[in-house]
Amino acid sequence: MKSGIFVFGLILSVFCGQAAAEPTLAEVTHWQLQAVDENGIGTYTATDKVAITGIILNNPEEMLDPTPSDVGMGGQWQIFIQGETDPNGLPDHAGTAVWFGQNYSNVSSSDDYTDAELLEELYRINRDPNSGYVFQAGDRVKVTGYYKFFKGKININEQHEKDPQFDFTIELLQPAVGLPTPEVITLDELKDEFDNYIFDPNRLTGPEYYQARRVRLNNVTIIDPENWKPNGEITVMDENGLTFPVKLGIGRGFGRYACPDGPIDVIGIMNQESAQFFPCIDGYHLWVVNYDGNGRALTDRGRPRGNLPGDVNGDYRVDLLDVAELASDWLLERAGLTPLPIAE
Ligand SMILES: [Ca+2]
Ligand SMILES: [Ca+2]
Ligand SMILES: [Ca+2]
Repeated sequence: MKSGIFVFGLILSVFCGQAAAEPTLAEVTHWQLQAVDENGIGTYTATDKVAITGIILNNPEEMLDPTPSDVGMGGQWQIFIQGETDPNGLPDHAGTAVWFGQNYSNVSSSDDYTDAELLEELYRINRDPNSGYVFQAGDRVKVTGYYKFFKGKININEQHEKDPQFDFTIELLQPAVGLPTPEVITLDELKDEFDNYIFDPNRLTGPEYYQARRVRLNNVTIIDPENWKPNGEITVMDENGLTFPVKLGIGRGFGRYACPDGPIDVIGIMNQESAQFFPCIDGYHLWVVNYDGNGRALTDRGRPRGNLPGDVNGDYRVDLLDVAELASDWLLERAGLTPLPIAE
C-alpha cells in the first residue's frame, strides 16, 4: 500500500513537474514589453517568456567585459535591441537590453558559471544557432527568453539562474541591415528648465520615449574631460546650460584617443539605470561604447579610412606605435568569440 501511494505521488509529481515546466510565451513589441507605471516600474507580466525582434545596436564586448572572473558579476555580456515596427507596420518606438552574467550567486540562489561554462554559454549566445553566424551590431535578430525588471527597464535575461531551462536564444533574421539612423534630440526634450530629468510614464516625451534606442545630441561640450577613460562617465552641456551624462563603454578608443575639446555631437544608446530600485524615474544617460578619434562626433563610425588594416591607431601609417599596441595584445583572445577548446 505504501509503495502504491509512493508511485501515485511520483506520477503526480512528474505530471505537476511537466505542467510547471511549460512557460507561457508571447511575441511582443518592445513598446508593450517596456510599459511602466507612475513610479517607472515595469508592468509587463502577461507571459513568462517573450520574443522580440529588432536591430542589435552594439557589439557586446565594447559595453561589458566578458572575460571570466571571480570578481563581482564576473564575465558579463549585453546587447541592446532597437524595435522597428509592430505587426501592423506601425512604429515600435522602444528597445530592450539583453543581459547575461557569470556570478549569479551575488544576486540569486543560483550557482555561478565556471569559467569553462561561461565560455560555452558566451559562444552559444554570440552565434545564430541555425548557421553559426556571429552576431554583430546592425543585424536584425529575434530574441526569445525570460525577462526581469531592473532599475527602469525590463531586460531579457536568464532571471539570474544558471539552469539551462532559463537560457535565452537569439536567432538571425537578416545580417548586416545596418545601424538605425540615430534620432536627433535636444537636451530640453530630456531635462526641465531646472536641469532635472523629465519623467513621462506614458513614454511619449522625455528620456523614456528614447530608452534603449540610438539617438544623437548635436553641438554639446564635454565639461569634465578629467573623467574621460574607458568605462568612465562624462557630462555634456548645451548652450543653454542643460547637462546630460554620457557613459563611456570599454571600446579601446577611449584609451587610445584624448577627450575631444570644443563642440561635439554625441551618438549613443539612451539607457536608464535609476539611482534606487524604487522609484525608477531618474538615472538616464547616453551610452557610447567606442570612439574612433574623429574629433567631431563621439561615436565609432566603424569604417576606418586608409585601407591599412595594420594601422591600429588610425593615423594612416603603419609603424612602431601600431606594433606596440599589437604586441601588448599578443595572444589575447576574446571570451565567447574564439573557438572553444576541444574536449579531451
Ligand atoms: Ca524606464
Ligand atoms: Ca544559460
Ligand atoms: Ca598607425
